[in-house]
Amino acid sequence: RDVGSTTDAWLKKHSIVYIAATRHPFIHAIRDGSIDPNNFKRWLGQDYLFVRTFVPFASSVLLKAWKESDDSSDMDVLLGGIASLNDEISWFKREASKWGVQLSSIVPQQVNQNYCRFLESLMGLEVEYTEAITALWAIEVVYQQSFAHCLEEDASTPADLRETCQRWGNEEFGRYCSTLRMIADRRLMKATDSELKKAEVTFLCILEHEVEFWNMSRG
Ligand code: HMH
Repeated sequence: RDVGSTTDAWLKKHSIVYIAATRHPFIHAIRDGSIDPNNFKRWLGQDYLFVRTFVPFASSVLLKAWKESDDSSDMDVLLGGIASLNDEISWFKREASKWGVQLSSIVPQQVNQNYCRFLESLMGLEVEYTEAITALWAIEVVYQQSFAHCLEEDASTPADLRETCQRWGNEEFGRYCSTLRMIADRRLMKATDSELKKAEVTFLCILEHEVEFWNMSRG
């Protein structure tokens, strides 16, 4: 662990699944404008439910930072993230009404339930901060990388999907993800071999759940 960061090594080692999660056919379809609006609406409704579980998960990471972190600024970073989730929930409600999606009647699909159950397992008090912050980073960076790809100069993302891509593809969110990654790397550097292994497995599980989530959204 003397050369480069842990997350750097993992991204190289697991590049196939990382690319599967961040360059999924669902994202390509947004980027080239071929997306079926029904698939987008399905994603919107399911992701709203996911975010409703993601909020308590992010709060559990904040709690662990307060208890376990060696750097008090971690808490400020995490609180900022939670504050933007408040906006995100409001955005989902507005966006859903724009697309005629009735959020109150959305039923979570099996894939979504599995992912939410996994998040719930990470909220446990026995899960260490290092593992939890690694998971938080992985969850956020997949969306940041995916949606930033749809905003590149050569992308043909339709105008009515640009705002969605902006939510996760904007530069400020990119900086937030970089900060989460630095915190994770700082903790991973000091972790025991067993903590390191656990965090790597969790990182991979997140990527796999993300791929499944896109698969589900594509119908
Ligand atoms: C499935 N992964 C999923 N939904 C999200 N909103 C994010 C990641 C990023 O917050």
